[in-house]
Amino acid sequence: MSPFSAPLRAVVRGVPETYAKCLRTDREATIHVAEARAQHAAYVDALRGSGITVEVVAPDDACPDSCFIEDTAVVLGRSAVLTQPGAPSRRAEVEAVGRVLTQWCELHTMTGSAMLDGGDVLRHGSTLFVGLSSRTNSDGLAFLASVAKREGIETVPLSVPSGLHLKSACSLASPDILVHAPGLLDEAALATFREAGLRCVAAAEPVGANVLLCGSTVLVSEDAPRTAALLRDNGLSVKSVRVSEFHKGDGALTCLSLRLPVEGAWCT
Ligand code: CIR
Repeated sequence: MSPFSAPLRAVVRGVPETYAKCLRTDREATIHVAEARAQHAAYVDALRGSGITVEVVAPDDACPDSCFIEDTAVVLGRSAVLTQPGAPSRRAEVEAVGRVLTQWCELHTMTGSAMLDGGDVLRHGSTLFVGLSSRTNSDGLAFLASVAKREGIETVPLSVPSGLHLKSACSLASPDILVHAPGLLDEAALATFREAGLRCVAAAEPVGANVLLCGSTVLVSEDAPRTAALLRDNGLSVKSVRVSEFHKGDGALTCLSLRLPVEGAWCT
């Protein structure tokens, strides 16, 4: 298996002026665009602080969700899949992301009935765990699997019974620790992760289930202080990052970037 390493590069997309119009389940909370932009800048600083080169794609006011760039592509080393996001209103986000990724990756564009959000794809070594959710269907999974296979990466489907994406429910806190929100994944999914050699640690807060592993440091939402403490108790180096304005839009840490691995290594 190729070694784990911090991403070489991350692609982020600025927060549009229209961000308050993003898709979201909680219509009550007021979104503050200026604060979201400040949090986004701090997130970029945290990535750079982990030694990652950050590429910033300009915001698009016609696409209120476009800062959640993770959903538009899945990077598989030398190739990348440009997705058809499950929400039709998000499909216009993809083209601009392709224009940036084409510098480094051979692109494969999803078409037809296939739909998939990058938030449903969790990479661990040479495996992609893919959530079948309200945003990702079996045609999307099949398209991704065919490209991944050519890169020597296997694809394992998991059901996402509740919540938005697979990675709303779980993410990698280290190459061998999966943090998950209790009650969001079924036992079969947890058993699959354990069989893959992952230790499953229950997050203390639901938003603690989406963390971003940047090499030897893991970024955790400031709204999940007890999960941060738990991960520190597990020997991890944790950095808390404020992403509360993105939680209001059903997002968290992974969704704000696309990560590109170092040649020959894998990242999440
Ligand atoms: C959406 O509903 O599509 C956005 N408001 C949130 C997407 C979050 N994406 C992610 O966690 N990968």
